[in-house]
Amino acid sequence: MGSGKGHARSLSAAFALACVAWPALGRDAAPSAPSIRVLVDGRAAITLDRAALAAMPRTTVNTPAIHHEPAAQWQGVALEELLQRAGAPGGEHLRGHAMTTIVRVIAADHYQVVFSLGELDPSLGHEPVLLADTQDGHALTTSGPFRLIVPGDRRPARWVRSVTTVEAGSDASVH
Ligand SMILES: Nc1nc2c(c(=O)[nH]1)N[C@H]1C(S)=C(S)[C@@H](COP(=O)(O)O)O[C@H]1N2
Ligand SMILES: [Mo]
Repeated sequence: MGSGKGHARSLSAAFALACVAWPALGRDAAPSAPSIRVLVDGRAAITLDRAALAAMPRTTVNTPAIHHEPAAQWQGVALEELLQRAGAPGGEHLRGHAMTTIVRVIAADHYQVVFSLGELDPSLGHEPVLLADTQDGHALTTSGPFRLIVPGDRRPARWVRSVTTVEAGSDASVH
């Protein structure tokens, strides 16, 4: 093994270090764009950025003024759609132990809320819940790029700002 290979190795180690210190350098290797992670117990986690969300089936929701929130139009992807993409059981497959599945939505400030998978499933509760990335036609930015909108709730306490992670699993596996 010549010194050329060793040199290449230390160069790539230096690049990796630089990427950690300065994420813009590593843009191709590790996207630093805002993204959310969706993890269904027993399945591979998926990570979706704005572009990935834009390519999914989109939903529009109009909400009236509520609490401190003005009336608004929100666009994004249904939480149910994200869960299906990540491998959650739905429809006729949602039965038995899967009926204990809890969906936990986690924010950058560690605020968390939960839903049951049955509450969201179109063949059961069919509760409309949207992961919004635009408000009144503008990309969400000031309070985080992704916000949960739950039009059926009478207080916006589950309208989680700055969503980073969605996890689904049975009560024993989600924490
Ligand atoms: N990330 C995050 N989202 C959150 C909260 C929070 O503390 N952190 N509070 C919730 C509660 S209790 C309410 S009532 C609404 C308040 O939103 P507003 O301050 O924009 O009216 O945001 C919800 N979303
Ligand atoms: Mo609240």
